[in-house]
Amino acid sequence: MTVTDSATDADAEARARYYAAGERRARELPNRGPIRYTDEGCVHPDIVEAYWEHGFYIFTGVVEAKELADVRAEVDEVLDRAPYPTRSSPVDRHGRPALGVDMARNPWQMAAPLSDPVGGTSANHGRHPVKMYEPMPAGEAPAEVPFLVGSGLELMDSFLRVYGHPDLLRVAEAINGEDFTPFTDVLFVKLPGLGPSVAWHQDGQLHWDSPDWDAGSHGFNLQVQLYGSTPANGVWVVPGSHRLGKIDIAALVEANGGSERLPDAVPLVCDAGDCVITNRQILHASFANTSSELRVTVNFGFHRYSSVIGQTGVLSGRGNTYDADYIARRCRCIPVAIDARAQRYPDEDPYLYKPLADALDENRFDEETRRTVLKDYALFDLGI
Ligand SMILES: O=C(O)CCC(=O)C(=O)O
Repeated sequence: MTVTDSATDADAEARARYYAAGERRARELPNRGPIRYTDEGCVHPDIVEAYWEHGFYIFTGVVEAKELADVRAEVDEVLDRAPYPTRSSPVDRHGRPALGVDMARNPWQMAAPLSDPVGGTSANHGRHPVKMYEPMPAGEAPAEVPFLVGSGLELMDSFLRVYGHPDLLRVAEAINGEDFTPFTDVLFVKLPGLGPSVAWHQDGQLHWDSPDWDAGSHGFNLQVQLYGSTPANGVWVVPGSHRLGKIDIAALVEANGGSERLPDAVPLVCDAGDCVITNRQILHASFANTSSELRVTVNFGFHRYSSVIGQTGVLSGRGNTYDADYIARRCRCIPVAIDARAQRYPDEDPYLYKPLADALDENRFDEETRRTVLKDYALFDLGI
């Protein structure tokens, strides 16, 4: 891989060496390939086993070219309507109303180019203790760039259809059981030469000290890559770290001479249309995107029902009590997404979400469920 460095900092060579070595380590791992099933239609146990061993699995060729083109086109339209020049602006760069400024929750997260907006802050329950290195953008750069867009199921029908993908939902069932629930979802955007970093963290926050804590207590994220993902613009993980409990990240970086280039980490290297499942307990980060390649990730997560019922949210959906009605309301997004997908791809074998198998009619994708299920659905996230 060639790292084309748009930044002017002297660190570029060391960074390129680290990226190349990480990619070599990543490609040696046995957790990559198409989604495979047993004769009974279950996700192949070898896949499930490799996921639990390494904490992630890269599924190749999940989303086909035509669908990818649909999602990319809709994402382009959305990004064209980002607030400009900063998140608090009511207009986009063309002077039109920015998308989503009237929503109950502003979907845009924006930050200075190549910055680390969360490392060393109390954001996200303080889970990112160490600030990442912030390269200088080359040339003139905007004040802020979008790096996260929330409420994807409400804003983008193509995102909703990916969410209803039968293979991905079968994986969710295989990992979290048939009563799996949503977590949250978001579009991650790493603009070439501008995209901010995400400092090292473990996603999960609630169950570290639970008596029944295990490697699956905080669920997993699915990351569908619209353009692929490289060491320079993609997520890095420390394989197996999801099994270790809560990690002292600051101590780990200090023991690495203060460098955030952790020696055991590997990048999630993907082609367009690949999808990674990543355990939310795995130690992970992404570096500022100094490369010339764009990454856009359709990112959504799922939990075990037993991990969320009765809990009070600490991340997205913070402060809310996750009782059965609250969870059921958020879970309706799953059959609505399945139906949205079935309407576009009628020849595909759809996934049946068992907890709402008796409620298919009231969870069709139509104007009614746009209003009653999808509008402001993100207020009912299950953020643990
Ligand atoms: O996509 C990225 O750059 C970071 C993803 C991440 O940290 C997360 O999903 O928790």
